[in-house]
Amino acid sequence: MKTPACRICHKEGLHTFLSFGSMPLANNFLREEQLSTPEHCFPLNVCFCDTCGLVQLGYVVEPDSMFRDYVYLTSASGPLKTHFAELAEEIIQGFDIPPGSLVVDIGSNDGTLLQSFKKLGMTVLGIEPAVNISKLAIQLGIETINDFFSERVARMIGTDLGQAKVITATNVFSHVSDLDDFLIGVSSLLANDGIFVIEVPYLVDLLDKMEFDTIYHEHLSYFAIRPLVRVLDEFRMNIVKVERINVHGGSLRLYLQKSAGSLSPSVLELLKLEEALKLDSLETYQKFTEKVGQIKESLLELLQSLKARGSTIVGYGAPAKGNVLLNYCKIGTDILDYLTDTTPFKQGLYTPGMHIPVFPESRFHRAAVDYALLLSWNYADAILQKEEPYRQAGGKFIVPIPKPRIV
Ligand code: JHZ
Repeated sequence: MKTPACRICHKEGLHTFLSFGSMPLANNFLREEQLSTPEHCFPLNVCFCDTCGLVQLGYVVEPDSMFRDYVYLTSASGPLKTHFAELAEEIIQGFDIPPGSLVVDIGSNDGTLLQSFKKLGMTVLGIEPAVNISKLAIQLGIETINDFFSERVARMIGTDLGQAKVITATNVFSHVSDLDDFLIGVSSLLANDGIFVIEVPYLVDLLDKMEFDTIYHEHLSYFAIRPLVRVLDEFRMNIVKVERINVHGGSLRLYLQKSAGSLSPSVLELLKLEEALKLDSLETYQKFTEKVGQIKESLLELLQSLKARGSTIVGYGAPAKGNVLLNYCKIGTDILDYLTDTTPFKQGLYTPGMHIPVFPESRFHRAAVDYALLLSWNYADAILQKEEPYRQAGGKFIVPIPKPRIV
């Protein structure tokens, strides 16, 4: 299959280094009556551009089918609520943002981040493509435009409300196909003295911790700092500071302003790190692919041996990435009785591909389970702490990456 041109430098001839074959969309949970109809599957291949260094998907699914009706709720994960409350405070205090300033959150989901800005006295506006989730955010008191962010939407907001002092885009930049249109929009909406904050999963963490399950159709780009600098610079967005943060398995937080400037020391440090890790070499990615195959083998071996001993096993969490892991490793109801998840929208549904039922946590707490495969591994600390009574009673967690292990 011919890969598209690079999303950033437009070079043709990207190198495909990992192929998961054809997979259903990771958030496309099914109702019981849908189980007998064939699911839509799409190629899931990852490529590397040896010109600008961007790692990206080779096949792009049309965004409407992924994001108009969405099950993921930011508020379903306690640690994320704390994370976003801290982020709002850091931005307001760190950049002296006066009360009443306009804060726009792109991909605002249920408005969790904007609730914190609102509490701090800001005027807030969300932009969220999912119809069901933007409705929910509005019910929760967060003004929300139900659309994808674009230059057109940015100009409309600018005309109605003026320019924004703060724009945030957390876990949305990797999802954007037309980065040029997105950044033109940000640039037109952001006040000259405004601050633009991006949080995006970091390729270095993905490779280092073998987070292969975070590769799915929604995530079009897997960013290192080098391609980020290139694309942001084209739109005169200066990275004032970049930090590594511990969300979603390791992410970057970038603070940007509309000013020209030399590369900040924090950017230079990451560029050096990426060079040392040989992120510019196809071989680095090919080695990663080999290890992905080994994880699949050892995870299946472990689960099958536990099952052969008569153990009960369930999946803990029903994150999008969990569905990549389950589909890739072909883990179905022969191994996992069910998945437990805190998101009301997922409960009562079945996972895409493997058709495992999803239940609320009450089910997990009610009946004895020997092992819980931790699909939401990015919240391992919080979940292990929360489930201390389960562990005290002899229950064990299986953490699948970077190497399957029992804790
Ligand atoms: P979580 C999401 O991916 C979706 P997912 C999206 N595509 C994206 O870009 C990435 O985030 C970054 C549940 N849970 O956050 C809630 C429990 O059940 O890892 C969630 O369904 N019990 C926008 O879906 C899931 O786990 C708990 O105690 O991979 C976690 O999903 C906790 C803490 C969570 O993202």
